[in-house]
Amino acid sequence: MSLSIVFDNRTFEVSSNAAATPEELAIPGYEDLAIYRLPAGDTRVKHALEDPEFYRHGWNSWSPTAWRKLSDYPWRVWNNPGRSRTAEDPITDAVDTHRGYQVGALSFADSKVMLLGSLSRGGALVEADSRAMRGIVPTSAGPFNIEGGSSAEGEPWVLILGDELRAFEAYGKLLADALDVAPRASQKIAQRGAAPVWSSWYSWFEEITQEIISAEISHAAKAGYSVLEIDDGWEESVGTWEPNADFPDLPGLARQIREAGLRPGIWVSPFIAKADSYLVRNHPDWLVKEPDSDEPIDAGFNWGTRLYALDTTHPQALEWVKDIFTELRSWGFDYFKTDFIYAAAMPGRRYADVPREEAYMRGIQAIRDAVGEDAYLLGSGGLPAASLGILDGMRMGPDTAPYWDNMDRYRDPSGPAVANALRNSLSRFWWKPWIDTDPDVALVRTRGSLLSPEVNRLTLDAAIACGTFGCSDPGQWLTDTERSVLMDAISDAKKEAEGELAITQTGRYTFTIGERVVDFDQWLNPKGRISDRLLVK
Ligand code: 9PG
Repeated sequence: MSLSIVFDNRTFEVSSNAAATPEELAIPGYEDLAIYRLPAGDTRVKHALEDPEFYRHGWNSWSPTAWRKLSDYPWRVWNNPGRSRTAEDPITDAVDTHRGYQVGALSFADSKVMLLGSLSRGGALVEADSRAMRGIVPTSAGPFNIEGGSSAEGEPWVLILGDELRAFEAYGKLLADALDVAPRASQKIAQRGAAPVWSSWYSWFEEITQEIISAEISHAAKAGYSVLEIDDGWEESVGTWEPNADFPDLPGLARQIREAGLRPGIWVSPFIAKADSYLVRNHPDWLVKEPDSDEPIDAGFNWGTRLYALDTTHPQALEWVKDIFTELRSWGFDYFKTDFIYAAAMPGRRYADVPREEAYMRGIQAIRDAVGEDAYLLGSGGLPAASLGILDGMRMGPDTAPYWDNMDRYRDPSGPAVANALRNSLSRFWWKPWIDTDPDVALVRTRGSLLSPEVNRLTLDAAIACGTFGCSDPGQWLTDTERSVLMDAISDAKKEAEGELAITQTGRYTFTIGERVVDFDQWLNPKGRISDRLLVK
């Protein structure tokens, strides 16, 4: 099929290998946009835009997502194979091509864009060069190859021309409609009311003990948090989901949290495992394998070691996942941070030969089945579209850190840093109506931190604007002033959740929060040099 579109006095030539005809859509409330539904298949839109920016949407939570000039190098993880394996998709990632997953866009004059997005749960790639933007549907779940051609039976595309923020808003709506997903605002309060969350990760990291968590409970309750989440460090090993010796009574701890009026939350990474774990030692048959051998695939690198991926199409593996969550739920936990969940969608050979996003969905659905509808499920390292309607929230960027950026880490936009967390999460703000968008924790503390109060304020505002407020600062680390800043921010976050504090995105990285204008752009894209006092690098 082919189609010629004139928009804003510019011509766009659309062609594809599909036989079906495109259809112009009239969506009530979006009459200012030109919207076309394009049939499934490899699709190409020729343009004559002069060095536009490309919107790269990364594969998982941590995958680099941002706008980038086509004349610049692609936005990706450079020179760090371990991180690429964890924070990138082997299929989406390309050294010399601007390529993203699910949706892409090119910018032109007056904040206008041409957006090409897949109306599917995933698998579609969008790439661009100076002449064309292409939508490609890889034929299969791998192996590590997108050259095989297109899927004629796949899901359709949508092409949207018009104002940038409106185009992304419309794409979110069309995607949710196509997938039959309801807006978050219509969900039960038990699920959508999960934040504000205190998380143990960004203060104690793995060095948590039952006493440390226990000592935090009264601070968290007084500060106004709703959830106290025990992050990584409670488990025997990643892949052995039993409490370690530092947590002699985890059910008792969950009870104590509940009695203080907080929801007990816990971190689990059910789809990855380390070599020393119960999973890898006892059930190598439940791991995702290389396409041509029985070797388990390399599922990334963390904790100084390689990771293995769980085959979530294996019935017994799924039962094991359900048992883990059923037990934690029976101990009183009803907020779960499910982490490194991309592993269920890594290319490789599985028990059932299904598309990798389907394997991922079977995995997260098993968790949902085990914990019930009233438990809150946050995804981290996950795939947003494949999680819609199953998970409640999704981390939208890399980990934050008590510093702005780490200049020693050469070109790694997935590395822990406030700058990376903010850029990614705000570039994915448009997901907010459909899945809670978690920009990672805000910081208020100055103890153990290189951040200035000005940058701390940005992290608080991002959390309030995105609607998922988390913080990891222990109560005892805060000064009186910091504690009152935190409590005011928590109160704003709660107002936002109740619809009493209006958030408006006014530009790519600018917002109003109530009456206040918050301009992240001057930090993410500074016109001049920002003082090192403000941004300790
Ligand atoms: C616990 C942490 C915290 C944190 C998560 C996750 O790309 N990477 O290599 C990568 C490694 C670790 C990581 C994120 C990305 O951190 O995001 O909030 O729960 O695990 O270990």
